[in-house]
Amino acid sequence: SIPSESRQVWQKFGVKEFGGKEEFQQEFIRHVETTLARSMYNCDDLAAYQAASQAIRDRLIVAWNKTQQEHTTKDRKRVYYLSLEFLMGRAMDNAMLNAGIKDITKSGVADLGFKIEDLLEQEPDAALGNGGLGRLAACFIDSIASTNYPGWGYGLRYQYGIFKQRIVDGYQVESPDYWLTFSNPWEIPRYEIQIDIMFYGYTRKYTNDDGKVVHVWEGGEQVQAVAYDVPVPGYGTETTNNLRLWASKPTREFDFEKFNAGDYESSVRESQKAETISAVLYPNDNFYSGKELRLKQQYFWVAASLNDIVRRFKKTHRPWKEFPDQVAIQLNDTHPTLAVVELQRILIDMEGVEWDAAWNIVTNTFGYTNHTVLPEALEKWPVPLFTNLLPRHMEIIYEINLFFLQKVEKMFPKERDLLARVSIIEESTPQQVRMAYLAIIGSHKVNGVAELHSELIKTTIFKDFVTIYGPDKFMNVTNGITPRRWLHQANPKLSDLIATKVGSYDFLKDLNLLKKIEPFAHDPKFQDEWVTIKKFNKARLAAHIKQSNGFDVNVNALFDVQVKRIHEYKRQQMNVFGVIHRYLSIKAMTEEEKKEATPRVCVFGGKSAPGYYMAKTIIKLINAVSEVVNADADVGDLLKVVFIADYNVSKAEIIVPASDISQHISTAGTEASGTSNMKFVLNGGLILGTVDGANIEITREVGENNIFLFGHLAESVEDLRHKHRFSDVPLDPNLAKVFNAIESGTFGDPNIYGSLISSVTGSDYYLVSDDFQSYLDAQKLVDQDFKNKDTWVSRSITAVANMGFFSSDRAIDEYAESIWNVEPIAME
Ligand code: GL7
Repeated sequence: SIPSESRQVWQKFGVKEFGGKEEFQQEFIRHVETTLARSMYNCDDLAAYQAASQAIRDRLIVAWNKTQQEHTTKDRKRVYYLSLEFLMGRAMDNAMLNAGIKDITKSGVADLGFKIEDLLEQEPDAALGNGGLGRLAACFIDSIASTNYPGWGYGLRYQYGIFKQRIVDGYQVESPDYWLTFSNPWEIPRYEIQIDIMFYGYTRKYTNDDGKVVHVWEGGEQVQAVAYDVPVPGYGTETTNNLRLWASKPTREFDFEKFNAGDYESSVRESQKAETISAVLYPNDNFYSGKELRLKQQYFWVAASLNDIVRRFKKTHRPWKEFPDQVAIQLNDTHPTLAVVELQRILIDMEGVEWDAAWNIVTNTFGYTNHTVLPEALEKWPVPLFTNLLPRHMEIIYEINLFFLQKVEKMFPKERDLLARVSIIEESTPQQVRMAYLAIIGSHKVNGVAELHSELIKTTIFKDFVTIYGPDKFMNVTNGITPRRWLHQANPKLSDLIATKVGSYDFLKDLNLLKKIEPFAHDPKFQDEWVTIKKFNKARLAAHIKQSNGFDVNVNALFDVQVKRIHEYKRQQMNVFGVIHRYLSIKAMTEEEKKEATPRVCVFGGKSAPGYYMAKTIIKLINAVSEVVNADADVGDLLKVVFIADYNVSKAEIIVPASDISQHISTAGTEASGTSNMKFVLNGGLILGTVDGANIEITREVGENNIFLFGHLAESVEDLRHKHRFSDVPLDPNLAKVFNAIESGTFGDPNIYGSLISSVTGSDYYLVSDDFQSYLDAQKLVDQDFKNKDTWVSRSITAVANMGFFSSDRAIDEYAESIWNVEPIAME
C-alpha cells in the first residue's frame, strides 16, 4: 500500500466529481482532444456523444469507488442478483438523471454547439435480454442502487444482444446486433479479474490421510472469465452499485505447438471456441431449448460469479457458517440454478465443509424467483449431456436428490407416486434434470411475480412442494418498474406537470406521492395540460412512424398499442383478428355511420423467436393487413395499422407515453405478471386486458372503472380446453367472418395463414374463439368511452395517481425484507 507521506499527494490530486457546467465542458473537450484524438474541426454527434459519456463515466467511477469502499468498510450483508439477461437500453440519459447532472450537461453541450437529444440518439441500446424478464432485472438493479442496498448484478457480456428485426415483404428478418462496434464507455474492463472455468473431464475420489473421502474433478476444457463492470448509479443518492458482466476468453491465446508445426488454423480454433461461450444471447422468450452451449453459458457465468462472491467472503476471515449472514443470492428464474450445486461443490470439495453444514449454508443463501408456468419454458437438461459437461455437478445433484427423497419418504411413507413426481430426475428417456425442482430444493424462499401467478405456482406446477415444505416457503413479490426511466425519462413533460402538483420530484423516489394529483382529476386546467402532453407524445410517435414506416397517422385518433414479444399466449393474433373485424365493419358502414365512428391507430411491435413459425406468421398477417387497410380509400383516417420494426427499450420510451389504450390480452393464467402494463398506465394510457398477471392488481389499485377487462378467468381455462379437445365447439361467428376474409385472399395468399387459422378452429389452446366476443364488446366500450373526452382524461389522471404500488423500489424493499434480509447503507 501507499506510504503515508505519499498519500497527501494522492489526496491533493484525487479526482473529484465535476461540480458545474464549466468543469463538465473542460472534461468534455479534454476527452474530445485526448481520448478521441479529435478537435472542434471534426467533432460530429457521435464523437460528442462519446466525449460526453466519457466525462459522465468518469464521474460515475468516482461515485462507484466511494460506494464500493464504503460497502467494504461497513462489511454488511450484500445481495447478488444473478440474471442471464439485463435489458438495459441506453445508459447516458439515465446516468445524467441519476447523478443529478442533466441540466449541466444539457446546457454544457449546447454551448459547444450540440443538442443533447442528438447525442443521446447516438448510443446503441444495450439489449442483453429478450423481454420482460430481462427488463425487470434492469429495473431491479436501478432500484437496488436508488434505495441504497449494497447489491451487485451478475450477468454475461454478450457480444451480440437480441437480434435486430427488419420487416421484408411483411416477414421478420433477423440480423446480428453487434452493439460493441464503438468502444462501450459504460463498462470498465477488469482484465486483472480472470477466473478459470472448467468443463467436461472426469471425476475420481480417494481417501486422504485423515481417512476422509475426497472428490476431485479434473481434465477437460478450460476457459477464462474476464470481468467487465458497469456502474449502476442510484437516483438521488451517491450509491453507485456494480453490474459485473463476464466475457469468455481462451486460457491460452493459441496452441504454440500446433502453430510451430505450421497448423496455424487449428492453433487459433480453440481460442475462438472459448470466445463463443459469451458471444450471443439466446433469442427465446418463455421458451427453453436444450442446447449444450446454453448450459455452458449458464455454468460459465455461475461459476465465475460464485468464485468472485466466495473470494470476497473469504477476505473477511469469517467462519463458513456465517456465509448466509453476509451473502444473499437471488436466482432470476432457473437459468442460474447451477449456482446451488456449484456452491455446494466449493464448500464440500474445495473447502472441506461437511455435507450437511454445507447444504445448510447453501439453502440459506439462495432465493428463487419463478417467472412462468408455461411448460415449454421450464428448463430440463438431459442427464447424458449434463453428465458429460459437468460430471461432478451431476454426482452432487444425485446426492441432493437422494437426501431430499429420503426426507420426503419419511414424511409421506405411503405415497410412492409422490417421490417420482418431485424427484429432481425425471424418469424419461433420456432422464432429465428438472431445474425448477433443484432451485426450490436449494432455496429458502420461492416467489412468483404477481398475486395470481404466485397462487398458480402453489396450486399447479409446484403443488407437491407446498405439501412437503408447507406454504411459508412460497410467497409473492409483485413486479415493479423504475419510475426514473419509465416516467421521468420517457415522459419528461408529464413528470414536470406532476411535479407542479406534488410540489417536488420526490415521487420519483416515493411513487405513492402520485396520490397528490388525484384531487386534480376533474380540474379543467390540469386536464387541459394533461391532454396537451398526451397529444405531444402522440405527435412524437407519429413522427417516428412517419420516419420508419413512411406514412402519416392522425394524432386525434385513438392510439391503440400492443408491443411485446410475439407469442401465441400473448394473443397478438386475437388483436389482428379484431383489427380485421373492425376493417370489415368500416367497409360496411354508411357515410353517416362513419361520422360516428372512433378513428383508431393500431400499433403493433415485437420480435418473434427466430425459430417460432406461428409467431412469424402472426407478424406477416399484421403487415399484410396493414398494407391493405392503410391503402383503402374507403377507410381513410378511421383505421391505420402500424407494425413498428425492431421494438426495443429505446422505442418503448417513445411508444409507451403515446398510448390511449394498450393491450395486455394473454389467455388468463399464462402471463405471469407483465410489466409493460404498468408502464402504460403510469404514462396515462388505459389498459384493455384480460384478468391475468399484474392486470389484476392494477385493477385493484386504479379501480375497475379505469380499466377495460374482458374474457374468461384463469379458473375456467382448463375446462374450456377440455371442451375443445372432446367436443365440437362452434367457432365464434364474428371470428368466422374474419377467417372468411382471410381465406378469400383479402390479405394476399391465404395459404400463408392456414396454420394460424387451424390453431383456432382446432384445439384453440389459447381460447381465441372463446374470448373473441367479449374482446369485441370491450373494444366497443373503448370506442364509445373515448368520445367522452372529459371522463377519459379524468380516468387517465386517476389511474396514474394510483400507480404508486408498481414502483420497483417497493418490489426491492419487499425482497430485501422478506427474502434477502439486507439493509440499506446510506452513504456518508
Ligand atoms: C416473464 C413473464 O412472461 C412476464 O409475464 C413477467 O412480467 C416477466 C418478469 O417477471 O417474466 N417470464 C419469462 O420467462 N419471461 C418473461 O418476460 C421471458
